[in-house]
Amino acid sequence: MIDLRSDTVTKPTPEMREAMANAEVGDDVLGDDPTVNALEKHTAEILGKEAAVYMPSGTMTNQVAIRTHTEPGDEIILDAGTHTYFYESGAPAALSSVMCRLIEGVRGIFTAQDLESVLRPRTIHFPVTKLVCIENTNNRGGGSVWPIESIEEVAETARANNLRLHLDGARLWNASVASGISERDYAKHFDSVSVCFSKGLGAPVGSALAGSVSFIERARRFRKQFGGGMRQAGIIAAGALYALENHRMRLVEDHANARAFAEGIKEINGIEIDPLHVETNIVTFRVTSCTANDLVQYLRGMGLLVNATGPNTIRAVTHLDISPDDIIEAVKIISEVMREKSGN
Ligand code: TLP
Repeated sequence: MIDLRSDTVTKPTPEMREAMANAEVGDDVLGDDPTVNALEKHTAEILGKEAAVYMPSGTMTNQVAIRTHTEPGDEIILDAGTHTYFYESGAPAALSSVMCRLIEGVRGIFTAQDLESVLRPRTIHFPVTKLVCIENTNNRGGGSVWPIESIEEVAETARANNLRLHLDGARLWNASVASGISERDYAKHFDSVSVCFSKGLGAPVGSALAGSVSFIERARRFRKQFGGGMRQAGIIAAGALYALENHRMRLVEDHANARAFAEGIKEINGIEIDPLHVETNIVTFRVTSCTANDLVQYLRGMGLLVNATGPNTIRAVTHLDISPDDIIEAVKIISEVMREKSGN
């Protein structure tokens, strides 16, 4: 099977497993796990933040961030396709009791004007708006990279209106490698930043939330409340630390594989894709001759796994366990299936 469903499917490499097997551990809820502490310190340094806290998932880092920034009844502003709103099981409502005000951006990216257009007067009739969330790279936007100028403008408007900013940087590593802008230069515009180790970087478990010392102190309380306090978590943190130290730069390979895949499928009848939209490791394409679900099932039967993201859209994601040869094979499979479907 060639598995392009997500960059979350990677298995730890032998070197990573060795680092995990040899990890020094302690009780992290008591602050005693040296490997978790090292991972948090290193992550905070890379992001140019005072502190960071390790958690089991990207969903938890995003939701703890929202809870830490808000009080029940507050409002947060985000693009309609952002993971935090779209794919996190209604958690902003369930866990933080906040309202979501949505912006329809372009491939997940919105402007300062878009933000201004949803701002409310501060009167008793309205919820108190507290937070703006940005996702970079943007998953449902097809791995799109936020232009740094757009981030600067949105951040400036947010600050002028006394709003805080959270970055879902699950794939910030990919954004950095694609744009040449450091993670720290992106992160400086945000009060909090969430990053994942278990996507492009290939670690088995975990994400971190970074911010000021006081923000992270408060976030630790909500991590515990949400059930995310872990004990000898150094075992998994060692995999994350290994990934952070060794797998960031290799993301260029995933991006090249994604581009090659897009170029390979663009001429196939029944497929619509703009390869110029492939900026990182996510490839989103449209199917015109059958439903996305149908194609996903046919491809599965031929040994290729991809995900339907809408009635006619499919997502394929490149990662650590995908080689250039896998891409050639994947293109061949799609080409064969589509030829059979169109009967020529
Ligand atoms: N995304 C997953 C699915 O949930 C869609 C994937 O396969 O891409 N932020 C972003 C931008 C994400 O893409 C994801 C996971 C998360 C947060 C949540 O991470 P986890 O799965 O660790 O909770």
